Amino acid sequence: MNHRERLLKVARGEMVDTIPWIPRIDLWHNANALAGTLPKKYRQYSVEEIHRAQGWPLHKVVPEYLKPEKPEDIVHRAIGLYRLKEYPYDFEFSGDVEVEVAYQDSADESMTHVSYHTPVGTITVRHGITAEMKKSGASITWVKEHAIKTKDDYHILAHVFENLKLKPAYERFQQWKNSVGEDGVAVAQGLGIACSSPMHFIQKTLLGATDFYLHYHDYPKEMAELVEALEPVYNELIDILVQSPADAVLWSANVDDMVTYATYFEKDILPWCRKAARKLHAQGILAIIHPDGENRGLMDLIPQCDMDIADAVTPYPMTKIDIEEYYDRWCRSGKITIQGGIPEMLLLEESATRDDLKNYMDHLLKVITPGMRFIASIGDTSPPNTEFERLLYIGERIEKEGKLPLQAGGFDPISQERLERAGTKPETRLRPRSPVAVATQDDLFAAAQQDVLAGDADKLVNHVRQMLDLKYDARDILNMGMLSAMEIIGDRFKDGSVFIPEVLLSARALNEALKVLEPHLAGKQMEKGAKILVGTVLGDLHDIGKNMVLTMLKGVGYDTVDLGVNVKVDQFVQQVSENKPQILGLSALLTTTMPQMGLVIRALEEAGHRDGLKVIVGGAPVNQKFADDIGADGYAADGGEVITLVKSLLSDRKIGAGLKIET
Ligand code: B12
Repeated sequence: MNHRERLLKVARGEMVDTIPWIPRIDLWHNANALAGTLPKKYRQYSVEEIHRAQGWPLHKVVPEYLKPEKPEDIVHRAIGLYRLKEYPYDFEFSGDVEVEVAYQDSADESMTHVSYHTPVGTITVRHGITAEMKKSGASITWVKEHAIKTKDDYHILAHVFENLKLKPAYERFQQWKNSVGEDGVAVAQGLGIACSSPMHFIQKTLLGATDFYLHYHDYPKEMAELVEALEPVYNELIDILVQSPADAVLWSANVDDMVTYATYFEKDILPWCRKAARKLHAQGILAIIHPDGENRGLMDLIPQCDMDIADAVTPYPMTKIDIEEYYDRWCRSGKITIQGGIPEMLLLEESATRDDLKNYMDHLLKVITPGMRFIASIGDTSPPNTEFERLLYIGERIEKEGKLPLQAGGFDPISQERLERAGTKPETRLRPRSPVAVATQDDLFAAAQQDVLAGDADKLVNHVRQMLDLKYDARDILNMGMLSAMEIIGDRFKDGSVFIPEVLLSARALNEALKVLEPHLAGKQMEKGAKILVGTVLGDLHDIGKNMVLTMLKGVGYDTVDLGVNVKVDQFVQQVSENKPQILGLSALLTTTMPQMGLVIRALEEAGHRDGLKVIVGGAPVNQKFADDIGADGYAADGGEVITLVKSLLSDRKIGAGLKIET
């Protein structure tokens, strides 16, 4: 049986001879090829050559976005359109859409500026790659300026997509499929970077990650117009994919129970996944979803998408769900095949010992019996500093012990110390929403609290005005009516009973009401809110978590400054020197960018800015142990905890703790 046949059988839930093992090494290869640090034996090898030399199947689920035949092929990346070998279709704009392109190169970044002039207006975007991204092996470019900035942009984009023509590009796809041959499954792509539905396309492609949630609430009519324009494009696309020579399609990617929280997922993602899967299945084509994040809140919903493979599944200790639970609920029950299952942190010397990896493999091989519906791979991909020998070790273990049906192996749990270092514990289900715990007898205070909790800015502003007219003390309105409710939102976010949009809306409502309240606070004895700067470190473009942290802190009254993403060490130092904050927050989502946090702390020490400044750190791979190791003053696991952390750091130092007014 060749690799392709075996993979397709496993995806269909059939019993095969052995567990397939496909490490994903694109990022590792990009970074090490650039730095000249590939293993000696493979110095001149491409990714494919290494896979073939090792006897591994080719990992062809995620396209090579940074290896277009011509630069023009990725020029429309910021509106989700690619002309790459992995996309079995092509596109054409209508005659009244004029495209203007300019390239800009500097030592720091290479950016493409594109303008789409239409009879109803112009859309501008900027996308590209930074020097740091290149070094860390990035395989996707970064959208620095998104297509949608104001609500008027929806109509312009609706015009672009209403008139867009898709046409098959089967020959280009077939040629690539031939080059993959029997060594793997050449996976075709849907729209953009696997945007599962028109709404997911707007979220992932056209809007900034945090703006999406606010627009989703504020501009339902405009969004609906664009969704309506995109629906025929999606239907046409499915028809083209169904007739294509593809064996499988990557339909949905980067779903996560925070970013694509359950109620949104169920309404705006799941129905299109099902529709695509049903049509693809009718032609014998498989459908793939890429749930590479936290999946606790999506455990039941992902299998309902009728997809065949869940790619890049990244279990505990990198996320909250153990591989045993994944296998049990998804694979053993016959619902979906997992591709992944080995968290990438186990490949890194700095995050796990070889014993940890051994223990993990013992555990994995024991709990995934009988081993059907499982393709061993890395969740998500091997980082640049992967110890290549660890990939070889995993391969050896699977070769020796992965014959199906699997016999239970020995079990030797991961050491407690390592688990603590990983910083995560398997968690129980979502908890019910905590009740409104603000004690107040006054109807108007209670109403203001409800407005904050509901994120209703208009009502809150009205209630605040009413209270001011009735001569309520502005300090009481702020403390009892508003800040107390924002803290409840923080607790609810922490316990998983509210999601990102609720927090953003509550914080926004509070800030609107503050504008009304502020003139009445002037002159009162007011303890100044501490200043807090937060930025995502160099090489890292993840900003959703950082924005949440800023929102929470601003929401409870601190004076916050957003330093943005991809912030260099010296920029942090400069900002601290200029702004003189009490707290600096550093965010990192990648194991490769975490060390930047230590460098920032060192540089602050050298520049003499460490006294009187507390540095706090956070982000999915960060934990208390890491924070202690690099000399940070605090760590918080989420935007709810960060309020408690900041309060305690500030009370230690006897300096301002938010906007609380002394009465
Ligand atoms: C969405 C996402 C993306 C989006 C980012 C969109 C955006 N604008 O941010 C896109 C698709 C662009 C992306 C790209 C990449 N990603 Co990504 N991504 C994710 C995903 C699925 C969710 C992250 C997220 O936003 N979560 C929701 C927010 C609310 O949670 P959060 O960020 O953890 O933040 C909370 C806490 O951590 C904390 N916090 C955060 N910052 C701070 C700061 C302070 C001071 C404090 C106190 C607390 C704190 O509070 C926040 C609020 O509760 C994660 C999976 C995961 N497990 O995290 C992968 C993940 C982070 N990505 C990963 C990878 C590998 C990449 C890429 C390298 C992929 C590639 N092939 O190129 C690129 C990197 C690009 C770059 N150079 O940065 C890996 C990182 C692995 C690792 N450990 O290194 C992950 C873990 C996926 C995986 N399974 O392996 N990604």
